[in-house]
Amino acid sequence: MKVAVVGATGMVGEVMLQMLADRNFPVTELIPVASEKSVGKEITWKGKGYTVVGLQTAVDKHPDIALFSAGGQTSLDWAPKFAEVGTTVIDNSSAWRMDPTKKLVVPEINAHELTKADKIIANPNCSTIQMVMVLAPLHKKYGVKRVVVSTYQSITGTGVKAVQQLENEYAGIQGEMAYKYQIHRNAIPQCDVFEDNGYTKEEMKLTRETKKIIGDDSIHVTATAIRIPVVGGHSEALNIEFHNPCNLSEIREILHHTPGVVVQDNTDTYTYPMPLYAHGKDEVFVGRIRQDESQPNTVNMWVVADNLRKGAATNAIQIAEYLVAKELV
Ligand code: 2RA
Repeated sequence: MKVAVVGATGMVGEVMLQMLADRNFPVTELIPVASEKSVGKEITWKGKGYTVVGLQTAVDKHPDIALFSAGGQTSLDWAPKFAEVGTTVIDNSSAWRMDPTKKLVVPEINAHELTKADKIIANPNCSTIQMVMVLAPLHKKYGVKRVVVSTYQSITGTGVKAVQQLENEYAGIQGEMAYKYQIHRNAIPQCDVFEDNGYTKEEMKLTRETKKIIGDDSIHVTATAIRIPVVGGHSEALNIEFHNPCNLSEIREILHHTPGVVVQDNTDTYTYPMPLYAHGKDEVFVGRIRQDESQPNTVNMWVVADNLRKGAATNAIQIAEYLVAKELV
């Protein structure tokens, strides 16, 4: 497979390259792609040197697959150009996610919807991926009616500038700000910009994308997304109301048998998910599973995942693996 990685020098792009190698994806030719300012940079992949190229050069090479993580405008401008030469694009930006003609895919949930005709495939938002990995199997069993989710999001979701801001603040250095406020010793109740309804784009992604991935517009989601000074992954407190009665041991059993989900749930041994331990892993970790004593058919749980891995790069490459396995590329 001739594979282009668009945004190869960014945080997600670098994890994409790592995962292509770690998962032994059948790459016959790698094409690292970045913006003009990074063209000519040398990168090493699987012990071999590669020179970063520009977008048009990459299109002209007619890759089989292009993994994008280069921002929404680049995806809007260039994904169609790759598709026109026969490339299948898997895009990690929000550009195509809610386009009714494009598939929004978490392989464990809805990869079966993919066909050869899908030339631009959207990778969901990181905080959505980890939530639907848990919601989807429970929705099948009990019918999800409403989700109240609070997220505690890693600064790596913002990118290198945010990591640098935290490091500067640790060192007492005043540097470039990724956020409006100090993030060290703080929690900022804003991820992305505000919409007219008072929610942020990040919060509305959890609402909108969940319905599309699970394929049920009746699922209600209300979210509050918070940025915290953590690097290992995103954490989420879920309050899930079902249409039907549920029981905790059955829920644990269902999640235990869900591919890509690991249950870490034992208060006697202080066993529960944390970003410190999810960092660098591909699974979605769930714990603190307990009945909501304030209302029937409702449970609380805590979900943690590495937002750069399953939340972005790994999910995108799992989509590519599915396409190859089903000979859709
Ligand atoms: C964030 N999910 O965490 C968004 C984009 N990666 O900022």
